[in-house]
Amino acid sequence: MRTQDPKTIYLKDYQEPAFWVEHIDLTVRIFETHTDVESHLTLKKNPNIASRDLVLNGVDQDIIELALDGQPLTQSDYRRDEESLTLTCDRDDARFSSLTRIRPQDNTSLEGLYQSGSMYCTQCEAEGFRKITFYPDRPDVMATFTTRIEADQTRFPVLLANGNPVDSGELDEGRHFATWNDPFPKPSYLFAMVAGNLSRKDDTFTTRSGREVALRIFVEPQNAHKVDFALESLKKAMRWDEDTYGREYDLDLFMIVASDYFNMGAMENKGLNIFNSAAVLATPDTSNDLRFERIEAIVAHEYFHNWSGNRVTCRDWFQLSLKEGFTVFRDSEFTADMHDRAVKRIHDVVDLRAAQFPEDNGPMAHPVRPDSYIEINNFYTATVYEKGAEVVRMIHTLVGPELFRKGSDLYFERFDGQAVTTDDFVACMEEVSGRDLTQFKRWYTQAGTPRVTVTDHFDSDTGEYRLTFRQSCPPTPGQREKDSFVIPIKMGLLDADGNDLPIRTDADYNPDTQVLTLTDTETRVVFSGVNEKPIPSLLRDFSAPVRLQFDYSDEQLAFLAKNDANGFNRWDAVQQLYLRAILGMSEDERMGKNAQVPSALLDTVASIAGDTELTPAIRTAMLSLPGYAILKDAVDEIYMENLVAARKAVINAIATRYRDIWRSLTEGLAGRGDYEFTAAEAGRRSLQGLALWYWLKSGDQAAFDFAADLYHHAGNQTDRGNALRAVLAGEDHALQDELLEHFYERWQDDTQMVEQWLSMQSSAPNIGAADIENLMEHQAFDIKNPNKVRSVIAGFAMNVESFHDETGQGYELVADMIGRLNGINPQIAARLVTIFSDWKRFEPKRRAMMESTLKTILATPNLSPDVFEMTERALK
Ligand code: 0A1
Ligand code: ZN
Repeated sequence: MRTQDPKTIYLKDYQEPAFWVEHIDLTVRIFETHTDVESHLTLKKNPNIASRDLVLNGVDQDIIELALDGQPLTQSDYRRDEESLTLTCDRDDARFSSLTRIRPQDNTSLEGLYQSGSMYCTQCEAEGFRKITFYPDRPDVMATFTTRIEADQTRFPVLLANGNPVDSGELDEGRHFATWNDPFPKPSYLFAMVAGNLSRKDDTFTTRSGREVALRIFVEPQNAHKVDFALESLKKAMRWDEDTYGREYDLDLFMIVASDYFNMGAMENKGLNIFNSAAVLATPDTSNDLRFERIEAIVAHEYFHNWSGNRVTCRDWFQLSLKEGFTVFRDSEFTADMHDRAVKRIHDVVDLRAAQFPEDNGPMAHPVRPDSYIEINNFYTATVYEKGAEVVRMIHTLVGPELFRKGSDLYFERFDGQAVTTDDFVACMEEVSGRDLTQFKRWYTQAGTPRVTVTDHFDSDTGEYRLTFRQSCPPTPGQREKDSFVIPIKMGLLDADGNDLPIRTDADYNPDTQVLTLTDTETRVVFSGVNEKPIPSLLRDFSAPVRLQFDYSDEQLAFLAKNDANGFNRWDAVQQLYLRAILGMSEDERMGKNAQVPSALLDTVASIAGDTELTPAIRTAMLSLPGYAILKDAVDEIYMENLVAARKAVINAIATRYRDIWRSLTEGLAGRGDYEFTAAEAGRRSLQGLALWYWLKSGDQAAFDFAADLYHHAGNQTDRGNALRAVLAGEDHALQDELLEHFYERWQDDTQMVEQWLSMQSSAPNIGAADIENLMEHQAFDIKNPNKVRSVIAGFAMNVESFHDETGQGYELVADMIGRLNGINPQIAARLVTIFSDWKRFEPKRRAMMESTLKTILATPNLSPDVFEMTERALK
């Protein structure tokens, strides 16, 4: 592991490699104590580059033999450092061969080839292939792959790699082999192989051109009953990509493998997606509705990458959002089409505000297309993914759906088989639409969340209503000044009855889409023919990732919440009411004033709860308070105690005042018949879960009885989890331990259930650092398993009341964990550092404790570049 000043990589330094790889022939021989990798690269000189340096990345490998065109190489023939090997190659067409030894069973980083439970699998994005063999491990090098795997037949009966199976057979000493060929040139980050004792479920999909594709999901035998939902999701995604983007699958075989040890959600390796078990395995009895929706979305996301990422890939890692932003946009539209569009938009915006806005508002802020990095794994962020998707969504909004489709067709056609940039993507959209997106591209290069402040003026004599929009963007690391953004504002004007007025204006407003486009720092928009002062409904459907501010009264917000034609904005109006109330009360608390829950808020809650014209799913969203991530992000200085007290007071007021409503909703929303994962049914369950949660918060013993009954008789994990979570959120009660013990007894052999058991505890109120330490001593915990670490530690860190405990014990605990994980799994350790990144925004006491915690982390011996980069950035 490196310690001193890890190297910074800059976008401006990008250069093509001196040699391309046309084909790689790989043989992986798995043995008990080690694995030998033999590789032959067919190289071709890149005529654009004068240098004759062949640079091959390689880490954690023992070299047994190297050869160039069959001539063995000795140490004097090449230069080697910890990361790479460089040699001079005089010929334009050459063959580089290597035989190296690796130890997957000791690889806890979960990058490269590693052991996951009883199987071996790979994770190569971003730079894991260099842990398998020497190779120009960069995404612009695209080669065809042939992979032969040899292993013990009993331990590893299933041997998989990308592409199509071309050969297999037996070898001596109980071993066997399988050879796979992937005819589509791809970067090394999309390489994958798997060896294991796996059970398999088959299906088929007929593409719209009539080709039959074999679909296979491989899992460890105990999970064989958990794959049906993912298979169905896959087929829906394949059909949707044909219908919506005209994209067909290309190979004859598509495989998914589930792995218990995985750093992220899943990986789009060509023809062989590897999934975190938690992101693919599901049954109604073990997965709740949210999990079902997440699995459907991730299966789709990885599948969609086959075009947006694999057939057309990234030139370099600065372009990561080219594939991720676009693919998140695609999967989000898929979910919207499969379920409820407004609800999906609300969920996405909650996530964006809870994760990406704070990221953009602190030391980790970076552009969607970053300019530099030390460790690329640290840039798989909410900004690159979620804000990147918002940027693609804005292009969709600006050019409209038809031209967007034309642009994506052009993009896929023109760049098929190439590694390209976000500029190339935008250029296609410009070409088909005739629209100049030069200024728009600032969304890719400037970090920070723009603020849009809006004021209005009504002149009853002239019948003119005027809105003035002012945009600004706060400084972010390395970027003091920002140029103005192109901001699409979808909007309407409401009359006194709550109807949309017809809009007449000379401004850049598109009546078909209701979109007003801002380009300047200040824009005045005059609406004519207005007889009464309207209420503006702004940023409908969250048409741009900005913080919009308009000085509404509580009554106006309540009016919008009731009447806005736009479902998203109805929800957002209520959220503003909640936010305002909580922040106001928190401030009152801090000043020692008596904090009151505003009556406009309480009235609105009652009217939403009883509004049966709203779907249960929308009602759930409208009755859910903003979480602490959003509250913290909304204040200048964070006083945790006051925020907690204020949020609790609002919850208690809602819970106790409307106890009867919550009771009757809970009882009235009871399920009938078998579990079905549909938008309507999931909505019903979510509203029942929330009503029960409020009912329990009111302290009614009848609610505890109802919850215990629901828990014990639930035929699905959504109801069971809702019951348990509600009980855990209630006052201290004997039922809490009783149900937790029952849950573990019943489900201890089911990994996904144990993960939920851990997270429900780590996120329960009143859990302290000492309880978390106990949980980490439990046999169910495994520090080498990222899902377990996330369940316990990430769950705890989100549990702000406990994590920010005034003793600082929560900070110490997480810092200690980062120290331990640094040597085991640097990627996961580095992610945990982000928990501290808003330290400067806290009041002096916590600020000091968090700062000193970060300094302690930075002083860890043998700090990995991953943790080093994140800690150093956090401290800036
Ligand atoms: N490309 C995957 C996510 C992914 C990224 C990095 C990984 O290891 C460092 C693993 C997976 C996706 O977007 O789904
Ligand atoms: Zn992705």
